[in-house]
Amino acid sequence: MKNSEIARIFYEIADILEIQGIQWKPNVYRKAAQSIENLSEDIEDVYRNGKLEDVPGVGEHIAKKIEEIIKTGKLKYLKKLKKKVPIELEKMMSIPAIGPRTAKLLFEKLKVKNIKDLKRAAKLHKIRKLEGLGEKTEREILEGIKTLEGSKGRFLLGHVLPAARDIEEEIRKLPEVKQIGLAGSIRRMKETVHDVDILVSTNKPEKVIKFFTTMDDVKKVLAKGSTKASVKLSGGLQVDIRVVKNDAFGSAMQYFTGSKEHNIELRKIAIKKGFKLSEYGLFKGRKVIAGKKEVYVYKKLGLPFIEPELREDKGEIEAAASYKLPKLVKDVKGDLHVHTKWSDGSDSIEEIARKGIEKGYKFLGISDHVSNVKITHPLDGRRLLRQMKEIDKVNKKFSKITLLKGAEVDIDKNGKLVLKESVLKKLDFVIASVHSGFKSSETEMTDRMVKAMENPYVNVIGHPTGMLMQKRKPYAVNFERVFDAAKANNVALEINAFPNRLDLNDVNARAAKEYGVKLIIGTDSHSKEHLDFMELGVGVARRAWCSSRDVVNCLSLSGLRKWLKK
Ligand code: DGT
Ligand code: CA
Ligand code: ZN
Repeated sequence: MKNSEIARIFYEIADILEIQGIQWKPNVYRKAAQSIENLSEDIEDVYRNGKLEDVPGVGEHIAKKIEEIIKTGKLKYLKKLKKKVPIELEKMMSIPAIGPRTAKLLFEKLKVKNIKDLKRAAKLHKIRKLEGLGEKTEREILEGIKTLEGSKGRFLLGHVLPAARDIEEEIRKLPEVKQIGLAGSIRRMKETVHDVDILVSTNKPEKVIKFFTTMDDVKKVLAKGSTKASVKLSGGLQVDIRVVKNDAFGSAMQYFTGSKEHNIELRKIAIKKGFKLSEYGLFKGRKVIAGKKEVYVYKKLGLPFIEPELREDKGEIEAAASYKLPKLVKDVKGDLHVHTKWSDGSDSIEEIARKGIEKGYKFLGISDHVSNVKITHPLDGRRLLRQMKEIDKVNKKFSKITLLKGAEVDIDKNGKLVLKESVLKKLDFVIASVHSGFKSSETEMTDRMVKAMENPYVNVIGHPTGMLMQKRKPYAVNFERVFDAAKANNVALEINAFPNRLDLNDVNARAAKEYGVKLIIGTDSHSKEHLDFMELGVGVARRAWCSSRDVVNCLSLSGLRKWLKK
């Protein structure tokens, strides 16, 4: 049982209790869910060590429930609650316009239990007639359903990648396996993936296929042949495996990495040269001229190697043919978007610093929330000054890493920062973010952001479009005006690397880069483990054709300090 699964159960309990109009209890469960979700240790280990009640928000009652879940995989209490409130809450509430209160109203008045009921009610214009909802909500609900349907069957890269790597490593251990690698959209670091593609070379395909189809986590075998198989994992993710001869591993890797569009263009080049390209190799007549290694396939086609992240048929083949491919960013020297216990994060400044050192970072910027909305337990000027002292203290402890003093400050509806200048000027850097009023018109939203960028203390605009994948659409902004202002005021736009954000996305980040705007990759970490999301943001930057010189946190510490001074 994973931490996230237990957290989900408690979130669901909280929502159902809230629907029942029960006071304070929902918050108890929500708090527990949050701290379990952010916990760095495995909850099962914590349980085995008898330390459940040391987890913040977990008391005797909740500890008992955790024990029941770990032991039985289920929770009777939730089952009982669900009988009373038979609504598919999690799905319903993944639509932004629907919270517990609206779900309750829809259930009581219209018997809406699930998305299907919801869609019907909205289409029949029944929702607009309910008190407090109206036409606008009805439209938002329909839009939400559309977004949900559009993302059906796709998983977030950040959620899939660890599981895919685990499987890869398990299979790699088989003595029969010669080479193995992840292919498909996951290798291209696409933000969402439909299924995981694994490629293996071996002389004993049946052994590999057998192992693959009988792994612990397999819930269903969808297809099983002599050289390929397809399974569904218990979490719903589909994984495909293809087994090839070692001599064709390179060409198969090329083929199964895709994208399909990239491959089609590549095949055209092959045909022009009188060759034939397939997963079995690059052929001249019946002779294989490339197959062992992917790079040879490109070479024989007259091209340098093209990084997987670029293989989307978005100009990479032309650029490769004229040797104009960018040297893609590989890694960063630090992270400036990190929350700690001081606001809504779960680890201390010192714990974050240690993890940063482990990652080989030269710097880490602490950027807790400053906001007028209390949900994130934001800092005010006074607490921020205290935090600065704490950062000084921690900095004295470590020589390998330097902590910078920052904040993620809300942009109010007029484009002003909610922190006064006397404090702003004491910070090493400032991230300005929109966290409210998402429905402003394009002009209003753009004005807000431009005004924020004109504030001389602002260095970064956080998650610039506010999009939440599979949940909330980006807010309307005029990118040209935003890019102009970013350039004019030397402000970087963030590539937020949190798995459900990836904002800017690849397309917008590439547009920004081409406009000459600087980017910065920030994880938006709320625990030390989240620092590992950096690779997802780097993936977006690479898909956006960025080199290290486009990315501010590729600078050395002194380079960064210089850049921050403007
Ligand atoms: P996904 O799974 O939707 O996230 O995206 P992909 O790119 O992983 O697509 P998938 O799993 O259907 O196929 C994996 C790769 O196999 C794909 O990127 C290219 C190759 N491939 C699959 N079908 C075709 C095809 O009909 N033509 C060509 N040229 N390549 C294909
Ligand atoms: Ca795939
Ligand atoms: Zn934020």
